[in-house]
Amino acid sequence: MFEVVQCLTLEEQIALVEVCRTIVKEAPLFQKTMPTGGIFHYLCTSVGHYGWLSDKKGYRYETQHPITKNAFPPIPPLIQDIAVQAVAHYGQTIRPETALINWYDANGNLGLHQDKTEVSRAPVVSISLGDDALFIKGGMQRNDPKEMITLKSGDVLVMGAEHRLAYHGVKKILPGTAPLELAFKQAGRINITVRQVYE
Ligand SMILES: O=C(O)CCC(=O)C(=O)O
Ligand SMILES: [Fe+2]
Repeated sequence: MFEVVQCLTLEEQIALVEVCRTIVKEAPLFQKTMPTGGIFHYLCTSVGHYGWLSDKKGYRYETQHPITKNAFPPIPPLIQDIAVQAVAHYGQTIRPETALINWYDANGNLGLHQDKTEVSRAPVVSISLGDDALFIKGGMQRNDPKEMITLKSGDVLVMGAEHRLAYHGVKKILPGTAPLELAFKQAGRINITVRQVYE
């Protein structure tokens, strides 16, 4: 279970971009550092009961935005509905507790990793908007063979069951490929991952 299960309509994509613009006004994008001190090459914020944070203290979920110190805004119903439906495609369920919103500019990327800060093993649902990304689809071990797939605007990918802990990453963003109707002011890509954190 590591496939694109749906491509959202242009209208849905436009609505999601609008939702993201509203979210970042309340919960601004910020730059995270790795426990080792390096920086992540994308910006991030979260919605829901928890937000994913990383700094010298390690990877974890917290209930306050690190800059505003406020609770994260609620997960918009549109995002929740897309996640619940995507998982239902496999006869599975998810209780969305957080959605991580990543912004990659034209030079953004994300190294090979597993999503394992969550206690729950419910599937993770990823929604892509804007420029295409070359996405690295790996296996259960870091050195397993990798496949490159292009994630396009509107693609909804589910990572679950035997692939819930599969290695993955974002090799590069392909600037200039976003649908013009999304009216991005600069090249880049939004990725939203909807997650259940606890059992
Ligand atoms: O941007 C993507 O497609 C993947 C994001 C991701 O893997 C993460 O935030 O953990
Ligand atoms: Fe990930």
